[in-house]
Formats: sequence, C-alpha cells, structure tokens
Amino acid sequence: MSGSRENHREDVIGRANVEDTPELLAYYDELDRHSAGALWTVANKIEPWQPKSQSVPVVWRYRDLREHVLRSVQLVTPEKAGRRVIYLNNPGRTDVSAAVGWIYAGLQVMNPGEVASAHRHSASAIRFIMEGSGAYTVVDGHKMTLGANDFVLTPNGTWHEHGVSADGTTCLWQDGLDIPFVNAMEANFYEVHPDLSQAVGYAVDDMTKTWGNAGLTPAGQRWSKGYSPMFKYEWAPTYEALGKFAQCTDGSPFDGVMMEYVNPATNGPVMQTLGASMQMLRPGEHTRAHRHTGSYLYHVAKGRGHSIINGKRFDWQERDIFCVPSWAWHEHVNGSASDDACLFCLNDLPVMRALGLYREEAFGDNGGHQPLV
Ligand code: 1HN
Repeated sequence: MSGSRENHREDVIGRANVEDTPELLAYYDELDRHSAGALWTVANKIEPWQPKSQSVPVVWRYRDLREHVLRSVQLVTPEKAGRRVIYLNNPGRTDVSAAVGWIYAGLQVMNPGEVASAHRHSASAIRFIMEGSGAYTVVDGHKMTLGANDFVLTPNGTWHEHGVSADGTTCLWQDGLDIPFVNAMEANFYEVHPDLSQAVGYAVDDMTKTWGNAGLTPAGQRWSKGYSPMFKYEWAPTYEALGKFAQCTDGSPFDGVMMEYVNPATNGPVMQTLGASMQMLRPGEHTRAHRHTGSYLYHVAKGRGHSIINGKRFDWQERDIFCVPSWAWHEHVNGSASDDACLFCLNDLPVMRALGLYREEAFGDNGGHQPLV
C-alpha cells in the first residue's frame, strides 16, 4: 500500500524466523507446562509492523435496523432489560461486543412516560439523539433535555438515568461507550442507584447554559474533573459553528470542515477516554484518503454520500452509522451537489493522544484517492 516504507517480509534480519524442529517443538511443549513460551514463536504476531485491526468496516443502515429496534419495545420493558438496547456487533469484535476497536455502541429506544433507572459505572458514555421528542437524561442531579443530533455525556462514575416525558414521542438514540476498553483495562465497576432514580437538584439544562457559551466562561467557577462540565452539546450551535468556520477555511483535505467538541474548562476532549467531532462535507466534496490510529464510529447527522474504506465503497444516508477501524484508509464523499452533509464522529482519540499512540499518514498515490478493490 502507498506510503508504507517498512519492509513487511517476515524473513528480514532482526525478525523472528526460527523453523520448527522436533527438538524445538518438544522444548515449546515443556515451556508451556511451565506457563511460559519462547518469544520468537509469537514475536511477529504480537509486534506487527503496523496496527492490524480485528474490526471490519461496517455500515449499519438505519432503514434496516430501525424496525428491529422498535420491535424490542413489544418484547421487553426498560425495568426488566435495564436498558432497552440493540447493540452494534462488529463481525471482527463479537468477543468483546464492540462496534469498532474498543468502542461499544447501541441503539436505545424509549416510549413516552418510560424511564430507565439510575446507575453508574466506570465506563463513560455519549448518547446521541436520533429521533423523537421529550427525551431527557439526568447526570449527577443535572437534568438535560434532548433533541435530534444533540448529545449528552454520562462520564465515568456519574449517576445517570434516562426518560421520555409523557407528552413526548418514541425516542431513539445511539449510545457510545468505552466499555470494551475499560474491560480490557480490567477496571470496570457498576452500581445501581439505591433509590433507582435521582432528585434533580438544579435548573433544567443548567450545565449547558453555564458552560456552553462561546468565548465566555462563568466568572469565579472552577471545574477540575476529568470530563467536560458541559453535559449536553446541542445541534443548532454546532451546525451554526460549522457554517461560520466554513466561511473562512478551506477545510482539511482529509476531513472537510471539521470541529472537535471540547471541555470548555480545558479545551481538551469531552471525556478522558472518548472524543467527539462533527465534520461538514461541502456540496460535492470528496476528501483525500488518509489513515490514523484509533477507532472511529461515524453517525450521519445530515445528508447522504459514501466513504471508501480500505478500497471498498460504503454508501450512507442520514442516521446510518459506520465505522473506520484503526489504521484503515478512508475518504468521504458528499453525495449531494447542492447541500452539505454532516458526520458526527465518536472516537478514542483522547486515549491515543494521551498515551502517545496517535499516528497518521496520507494516501500518497493516485491524487490521494484509493483504487476500488
Ligand atoms: C448504559 O449505562 C447505557 O446509560 C446504555 O443508557 C448502554 C451498555 C452497557 C453498559 C452500560 C445508558 C449501556 C450502558
């Protein structure tokens, strides 16, 4: 593939290349009996030349999945199920129930008047609203009302519960959590709230009204937790910001007009393990291909188009979800010549960056576009 300068042959000097002999095989068996092994038998597997994702690129088409999600309403209650969720099961990651890499995602549905009881866990979540009215989430006593393309954070360790007001409509949303990652770190705790629900202790939407004012921060207030105090990020100011930024930037050749959601107290990511961005592809825009480390789950917030991921075309339209695994080549195409398309992206970039694991590379050949395979 373009851009890789490494020698990928396994027989280069300095790489493990030991042939099996009866004596060595007997030796390996003996080591195995001592819960040990010879590094040269696994070195090339555990130290690949470059990341080898087990995840495969997938598009989850909303028009196919929606009716199945709605069917769960007839089959289980939120009380019985805890959360009434259909999760996105990447064929390469079924062992850890991940949508991509170390990120879990699901589609949750709730009818007017229903509530899902309060709990907390070490995993952090982003809940991105897809359809319906009257949805709300309570996070540590702060109630947030939610509409389409808004998202709410339920960070690591915060009590959270969801509901839809009695005068609302059936609501569907995408949950995205770092569960597979936290489980891989063997650090996940889970607790049910003793009262199963929280008292709301503040004005509704107070955290967004306090912290979500562009260029202004509340005088005299400090915030030192590891996650953003702005628990809800709304669609209208997001779309407005992208439109304004588009007036004065050429955008990235790889991402179009892209903005990252930030913790207003630090300008860092919204949570320590999960990041989020929204990117606008202008009418007819076709980005150049690149690849980077980290796992990326895209949600089509607006418009239609397609992405080419590792040489394969994936068509998408509004409300579809698709993933780009770590180190996969990808480029995006807005399918409309007259309207913009917007992609919400949930990712583990904060982990990649904080641990010094982030790398990116441009696709050099063919004008920056992958040949279709
Ligand atoms: C969770 O807390 C929610 O709060 C949704 O809605 C999905 C999947 C696994 C573990 C916790 C929620 C979840 C979850």
